[in-house]
Amino acid sequence: MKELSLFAGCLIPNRYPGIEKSTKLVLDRLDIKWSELKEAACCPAPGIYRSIDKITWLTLASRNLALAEEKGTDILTICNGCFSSLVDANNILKNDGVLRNEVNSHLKKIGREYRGTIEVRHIIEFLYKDVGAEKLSRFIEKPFEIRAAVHYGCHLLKPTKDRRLGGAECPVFFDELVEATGATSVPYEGKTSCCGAGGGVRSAMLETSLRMTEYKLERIKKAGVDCIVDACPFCHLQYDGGQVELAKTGKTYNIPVLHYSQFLALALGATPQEAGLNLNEVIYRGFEEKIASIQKTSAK
Ligand code: 9S8
Ligand code: 9S8
Ligand code: COM
Repeated sequence: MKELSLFAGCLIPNRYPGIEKSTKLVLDRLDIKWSELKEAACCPAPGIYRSIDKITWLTLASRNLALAEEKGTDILTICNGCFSSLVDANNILKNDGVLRNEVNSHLKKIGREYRGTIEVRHIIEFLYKDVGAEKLSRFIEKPFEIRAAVHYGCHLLKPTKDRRLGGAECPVFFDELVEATGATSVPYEGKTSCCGAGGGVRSAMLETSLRMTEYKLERIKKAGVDCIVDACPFCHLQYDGGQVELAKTGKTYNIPVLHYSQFLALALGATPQEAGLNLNEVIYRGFEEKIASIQKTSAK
């Protein structure tokens, strides 16, 4: 396996840096070799660029891919959008010589070339396939007794023909990683449907997007969980910031939202502060107390 370059994307460094910090903490703790992808730019966001101009999308993505190729590393993404954009662009460019030549004619102007020599990974599929839930569970000292609603997010599952992670309708891989900590992944209705953020819906039609989020939050609340666990900063923003927006219309949920990197960091003993939970919009004291009490019993 090649070393990994961490591709943080735009949203995490700017809005939820606690996710980036937790990811680094987790990778170090699991002894996974990684380094920063310096000079990286927006992936670019698939729901926007890919839908509008395929060559612009591929060219911008190929520049990021070329940066990792120059270092001889694979890319590790921690966002479903970044994963979707980079893994799909990489597959298209590896298999289509005409598009590859076109993209390379643009990259040449900035002294770069796309060769097709690396792979793009998402932290969830990487941990599932290359580390494995069973090995991961050996790092956990005491069961992390939390009831979690897992949200996969669209781009991690679809298009099914490319993702091949065990089906888009009833996936289990992410749940297995959550349960590897000793937590319970609680089933809920509408689990694989969209959070409401992607494809520019949040930016262009906030009300529509919040209606989709409300649909999800109602069902998650009914399932009775301690938190939501996601794998994407767009979903994260939609559930976390979305709860603040929905509260203005009289709908309160108070469900803490955690990226899997933060969830795993806590299960490995990081404090809520170290996992950046204080940087969320929804800060839920009861949850922090619960984490503290779990960690206290595991310290003895
Ligand atoms: S980069 Fe720019 S907007 Fe974003 S976070 Fe994930 S998708 Fe890729
Ligand atoms: S779900 Fe539907 S399009 Fe997506 S991946 Fe992240 S944001 Fe939430
Ligand atoms: C969502 C990414 S994860 S995008 O909004 O569809 O580009």
